[in-house]
Amino acid sequence: TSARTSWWRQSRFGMFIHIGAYSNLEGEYTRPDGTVCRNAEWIKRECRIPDEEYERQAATFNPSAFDARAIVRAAQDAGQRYIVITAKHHDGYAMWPTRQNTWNLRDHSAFDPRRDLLAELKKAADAAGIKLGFYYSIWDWHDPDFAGPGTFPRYQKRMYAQLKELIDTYDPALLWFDGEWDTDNPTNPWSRRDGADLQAYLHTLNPRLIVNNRVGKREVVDGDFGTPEQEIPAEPVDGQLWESCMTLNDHWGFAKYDTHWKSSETVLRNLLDVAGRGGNYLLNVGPDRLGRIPQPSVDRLRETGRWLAAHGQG
Ligand code: FUL
Repeated sequence: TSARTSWWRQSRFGMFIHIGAYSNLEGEYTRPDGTVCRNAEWIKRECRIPDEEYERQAATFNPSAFDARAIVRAAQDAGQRYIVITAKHHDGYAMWPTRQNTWNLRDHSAFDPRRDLLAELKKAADAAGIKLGFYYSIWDWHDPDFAGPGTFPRYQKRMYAQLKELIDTYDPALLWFDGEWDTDNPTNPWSRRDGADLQAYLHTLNPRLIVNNRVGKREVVDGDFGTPEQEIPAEPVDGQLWESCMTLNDHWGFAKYDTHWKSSETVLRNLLDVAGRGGNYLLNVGPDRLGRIPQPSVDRLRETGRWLAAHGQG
């Protein structure tokens, strides 16, 4: 374990990227009656957007300005050593050309079908010596078999196949699972056992993969590391590696109305606080509908990196 996780433990600082079909709405949904509902990556569910309508808007999603090299450079400038990008969030939309369904960036968008956003990021990350990981939501609002009576095994098969695709095609260093919790939908059937089985399967594909604890039920025995969210734990859990994930404003996905940016002083204080207590800091950016990291985020990353470099920490 310790040799396997050593690059990750030494990294300390990573970039989280939330991008998906929701990014296309940029955080705002105008209902048929003209009222506006605001959210970000949860907009489909929180604003109760009907399936057909969410699919219709996703068909126009075109993150044409996604610039993998610029993103990797922004991470590097900040002193970040790894990147974790949403391959699939709760809305089930795959950011790579999965063969398991057509609910993905190649088959259901206005994006250039010759481009592959994850491949571009992988290439740029490799060139810069930055590790790449994927966020993958177990919870899936789109796949009808996820919550259908008795159909979960069918969903699970597709999920395994998607994860195999990701590993075979892009060779991620890390998988960051999410959506394993008991939701208000009591049919979320994910169990500790399912998590352990999945983790064992993933390690047959790549024994060096690092996996977070949301693969199971966030117990110390699940996955490789704990995942406190939007907080820095006062007392890290005994014997468990951990990573605090936080976002730069108040949303993970792009929300055009959210200008509540953390100052670079706050970011730096958080990073030093987390790193000083043996944790990692995974700091999120949410690209807009064209795939661009918002300028205020870029500025903060640069200022943080400048301080680290000036103090010999870069
Ligand atoms: C949460 C998700 O529900 C949020 O949308 C976000 O992805 C965060 C990192 O994890 O559990």
